[in-house]
Amino acid sequence: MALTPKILVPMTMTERRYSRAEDGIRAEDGNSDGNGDSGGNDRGNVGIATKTRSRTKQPTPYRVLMLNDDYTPMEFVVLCLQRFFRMDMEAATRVMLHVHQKGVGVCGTFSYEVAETKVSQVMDFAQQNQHPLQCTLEKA
Ligand code: TYC
Repeated sequence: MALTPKILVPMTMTERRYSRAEDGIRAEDGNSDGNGDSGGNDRGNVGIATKTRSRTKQPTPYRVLMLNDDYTPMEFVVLCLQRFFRMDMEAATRVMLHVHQKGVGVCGTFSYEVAETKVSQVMDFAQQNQHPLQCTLEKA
């Protein structure tokens, strides 16, 4: 037998309503008084109530930005947006023209790791094709 101390918490009917899993509270029915002899006088009103709260933190979002330049062909920018940001031809063309006219545009918002990977993919692809296309990220 493990020497784990058992905490006995009397449960009222009201408390028992919180024993649903989606509330994050579990109540184990205690038909024994915890000493293992089942001879207690708690009449099943004693159990162990454990409350767990799940804290799933959302990652800080980062925007990937595309920058305009005078030399990268429009078709190449559209290809990058389709290939690395999964845009269709229409969305990619709209973003490319926005960048062309305004100087900068948002390709998407991601976790830091994903945003960094996408920036590297665009920059590597541009370099391989001898285009000066620049891509960067910023906290969203
Ligand atoms: N300005 C470029 C041209 O006229 C096109 C271009 C668009 C380049 C978007 C970069 O991020 C960019 N060929």
